Amino acid sequence: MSDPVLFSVDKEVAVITLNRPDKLNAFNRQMAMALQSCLDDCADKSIRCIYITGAGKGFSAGQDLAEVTEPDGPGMAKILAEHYNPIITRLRNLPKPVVAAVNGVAAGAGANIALACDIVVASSGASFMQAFSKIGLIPDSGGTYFLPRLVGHQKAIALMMLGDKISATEAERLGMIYKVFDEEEFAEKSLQLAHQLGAMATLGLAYTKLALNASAENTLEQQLQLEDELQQKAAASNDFAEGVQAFLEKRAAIFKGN
Ligand code: T3D
Repeated sequence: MSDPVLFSVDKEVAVITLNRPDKLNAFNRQMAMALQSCLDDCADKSIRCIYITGAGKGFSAGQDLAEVTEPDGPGMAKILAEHYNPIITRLRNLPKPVVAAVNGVAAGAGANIALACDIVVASSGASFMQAFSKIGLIPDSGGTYFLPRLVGHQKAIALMMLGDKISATEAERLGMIYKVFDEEEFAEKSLQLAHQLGAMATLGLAYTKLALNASAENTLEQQLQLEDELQQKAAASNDFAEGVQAFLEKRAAIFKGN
């Protein structure tokens, strides 16, 4: 049996590929645990950006529905607590950018795992579906947190109640995702974006992520205070010194991520 998640390192970028293509990369327990383990490996300092995509024609169809009915399966009680929630918290807490490269359909938990990533790009042939309502469930994997913040309450509740499948272009128009690339150049362009992020000032990007994650809950006063603290840390980094030096010398900066 092939690995449910493939992991490789391409220079400073960790490439994570969800790999159950016959099931549109639907998540079973083995795949959820493997993804958690790969994300843990991304703590390594040499990794400065994480790129997550799917093998075959889908990104992920969410929970493997066959597993839910298996008598020896993990059972509903464990699925969120042990599979999805630890994935979402890892994605949000990793102090480096995470790119979701949505190559095809992203449904259910598959859609919401993508939305939990920092930058979501999609192939022109991809689609997004809050499939939960179609089977009598509620949206999970952080969907009820992220989607209304991205597209507003009205669009979020309609998408979640109706379970409509929307195109990548529509998702971009709604502000759900950052950008759509044509199918033919998707793999190259999306990976290029990850390499661009991986060559940037990693600490600065990590503090940017931290500040934006906190802004959903903070008051303006708290946010100003947080920006002050984080900016002082960013200003103490070698990459800031290099950024300023490079600007003054009219050359491209060479950031090392520290
Ligand atoms: O405890 C809990 O379960 C809580 C956790 C919930 C998290 C969730 O994610 S709940 C939502 C689960 N996902 C879904 O309900 C989506 C189900 N899939 C679909 O609606 C459709 O497959 C898609 C719209 C995503 C794609 O449609 P299409 O026509 O492109 O592909 P297809 O023919 O339906 O699927 C291709 C194969 O993948 C097919 O297998 P086969 O017949 O060729 O052997 C299909 O059965 C399989 N597949 C697709 N999605 C799943 C799946 N197998 C298991 N689980 C799936 N989710």
